[in-house]
Amino acid sequence: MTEELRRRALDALTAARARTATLTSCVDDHELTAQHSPLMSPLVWDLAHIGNQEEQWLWRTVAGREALRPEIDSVYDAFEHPRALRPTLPLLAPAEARVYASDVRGRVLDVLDRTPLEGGPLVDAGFAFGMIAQHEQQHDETMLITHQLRTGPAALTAPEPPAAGARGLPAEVLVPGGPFTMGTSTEPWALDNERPAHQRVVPPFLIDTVPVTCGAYQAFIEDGGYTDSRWWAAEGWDQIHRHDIDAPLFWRRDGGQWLRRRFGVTEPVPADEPVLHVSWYEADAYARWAGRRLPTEAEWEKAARHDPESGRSRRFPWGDEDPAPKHANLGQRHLRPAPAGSYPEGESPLGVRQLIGDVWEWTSSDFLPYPGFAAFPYREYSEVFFGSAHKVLRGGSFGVDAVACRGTFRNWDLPVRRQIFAGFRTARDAAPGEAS
Ligand code: AVJ
Ligand code: FE
Repeated sequence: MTEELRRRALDALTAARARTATLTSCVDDHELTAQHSPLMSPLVWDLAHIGNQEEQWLWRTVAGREALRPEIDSVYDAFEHPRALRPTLPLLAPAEARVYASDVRGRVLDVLDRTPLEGGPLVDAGFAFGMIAQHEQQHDETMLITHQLRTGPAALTAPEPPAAGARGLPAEVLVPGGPFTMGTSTEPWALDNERPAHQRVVPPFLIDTVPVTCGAYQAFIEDGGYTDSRWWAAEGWDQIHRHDIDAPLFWRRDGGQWLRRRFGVTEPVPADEPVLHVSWYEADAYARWAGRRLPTEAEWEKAARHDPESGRSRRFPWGDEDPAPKHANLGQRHLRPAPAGSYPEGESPLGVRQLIGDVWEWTSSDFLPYPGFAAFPYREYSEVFFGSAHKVLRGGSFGVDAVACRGTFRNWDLPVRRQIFAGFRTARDAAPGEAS
């Protein structure tokens, strides 16, 4: 049991570091230290921040050892310096950052070998090691966003995702009303905001079988969606006017067709692919135009986890098995979402597809604590973000690894954000008589 947990932790840390290495070795030192967008850190900041978090939690806190480089802590403290100003900090140079991160990792692997994975919440089931592997993978998704924002020829390549297609699928499915279990108290590496498991009563609703596609989103554009204030929340209407927004980020009109830039390549917008790079406001406006609404976070999770036969909540839409490549488009194996309708083996019991992977899905919900929430192990992971400023995203994207993606996993961001790998699906209340 303990050996199995140790193996899992080792594999998760090793996979994260391989991903970090790919993202930071495919561009030169100048590009590692450059700021590709004021929304993002220089890639070399993420690299050393990954090492610094690992040092703080696994070397100092779990192993109880002395700080290796206490003078750099403040440089890599995300709360001390906004991303736009990070290029002005005395950052470790790329070669130094690599040496630092790998020195920490070498020590941490010894710590992992020697630490009993029981006896306290930080080490039980290898939690702190899993938390740090998730942290690195979250920054790997952040670095992938930086790659998408950078200009110049492609630095990353990946094979195309498999395509099953949405033909023959119903547009929406009914999720029956009633209680279900939301969140978790048993998932060993679940983060504080996913806890504890609790009952939620969700009235019957219908939800899209697949995420909203680029083709469907184009219909909203062509119908004048961006010029009709009826569809827009006031702050969203302000945003699109202040910034001249009339399409998803990275799209541009070229004569009669839409093109988009994706990791250094310009290509026609694929009609059947889930739409990406829309703000919460754009998703909300589209849904209103379509006569629908965004799902709440509880609705999303019920659609993803509720098994109407047993009444219990699954770990994932397909069951309790960890994600495999047949289930979901995760882990940067592909550098785009798969066409809507793909991954039939990842379908939920109610027939909803692509809930996990492909695109993060905006929900209508603010990021709030569950009843019984307790910050762990630090307030700055979740607690300081609770409130009405951030909206919840669910399900993970092609850019995030399975270790940081679960049926219960909660992500959040400001409703104006468009650079993240976010799309959405829509929902509606069941009409009287529709709820079986
Ligand atoms: C959960 C993705 C919003 O990137 O800001 C990384 C994850 N927290 N380092 C973020 C995180 C601390 C976080 N998100
Ligand atoms: Fe971080």
